[in-house]
Amino acid sequence: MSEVKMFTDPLPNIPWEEKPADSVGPVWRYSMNPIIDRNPLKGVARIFNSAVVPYEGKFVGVFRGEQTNGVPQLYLGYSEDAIHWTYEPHPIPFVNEEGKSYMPKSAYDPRLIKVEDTYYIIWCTDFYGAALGLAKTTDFKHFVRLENPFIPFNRNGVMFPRKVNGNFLLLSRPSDSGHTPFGDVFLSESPDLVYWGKHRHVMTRGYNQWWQSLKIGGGAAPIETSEGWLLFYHGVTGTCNGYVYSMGAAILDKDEPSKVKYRSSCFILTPEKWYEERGFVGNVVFPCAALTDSETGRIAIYYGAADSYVGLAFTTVDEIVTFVKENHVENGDDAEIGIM
Ligand code: BMA
Repeated sequence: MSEVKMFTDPLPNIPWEEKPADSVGPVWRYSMNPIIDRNPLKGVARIFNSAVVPYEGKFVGVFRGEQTNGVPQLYLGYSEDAIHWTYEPHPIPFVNEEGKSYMPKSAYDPRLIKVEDTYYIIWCTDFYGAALGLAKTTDFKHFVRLENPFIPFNRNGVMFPRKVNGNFLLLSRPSDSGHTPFGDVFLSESPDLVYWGKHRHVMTRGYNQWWQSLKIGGGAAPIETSEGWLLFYHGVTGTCNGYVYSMGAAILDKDEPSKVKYRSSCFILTPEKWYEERGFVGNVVFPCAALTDSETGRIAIYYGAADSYVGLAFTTVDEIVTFVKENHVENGDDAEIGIM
């Protein structure tokens, strides 16, 4: 039993490996990484930056599939163990609320979040520029695409797994039309998933911490714990040889999640393995999902590696919360409610 409680369901079949003795840091990689290799299905060269949820005793994933024509689309996959996957051969067939086909021109970096009885997919879409796309399903057979939440330019939309103060919550990273040489994380609320407002600043890129000094973006859906909302996110730095994407962690206030309670000044995972350092875009670890087992405190994190593979990493809620608290430093106005 963990000391820090996760207010999530038990997941006895969560993928898991114990921490190896030589592990540094609070997060350790699965020894058989990457779990998804290149050319995973016909017409798809690479799968990475993808999301997974438990479903009917097994697992379902929404995968970023980089097609051989260079256009990313979202693919559905199924697994018994959340490690080995089989995929639908074609991109997810989205329809609008009238039932007519409503396919994104391109779709990438999906997050998959269950709120009440509905699963929401939120991804980066092409809406006259990079913006957030949103769809829902209850059965993973019918996928209804909703209104795009925001105007361009925006990426890294991450919904909370329950309403807070009666509203849906969405983290996002507003940006410019380029590859975002800036970027903080904001929070928006909606009563109906159509109208979004009450925008608040959540976290600033860490200007005192070089690994996340350029831009940051939400990763996995926040995990509700007795310490607040545990958020895994990515932080980016610019080197003379290009961007480097690392993984960070923060804990947001339970009732006012635009306030950061604790945020680790150190990364929790950074590109070190061949599949993270080398690929279509090298030096990228990009978390998009996490599975949790409330009984044991185990957490399994799914991350894209080098825009080429999917990696799996593990921690426990006690270990990561302790690490975040021990390495917390005040960061700009993170602790404030975030409106001016
Ligand atoms: C970001 C996103 C991610 C990608 C990363 C590194 O802007 O487009 O999909 O993993 O760049 O290339």
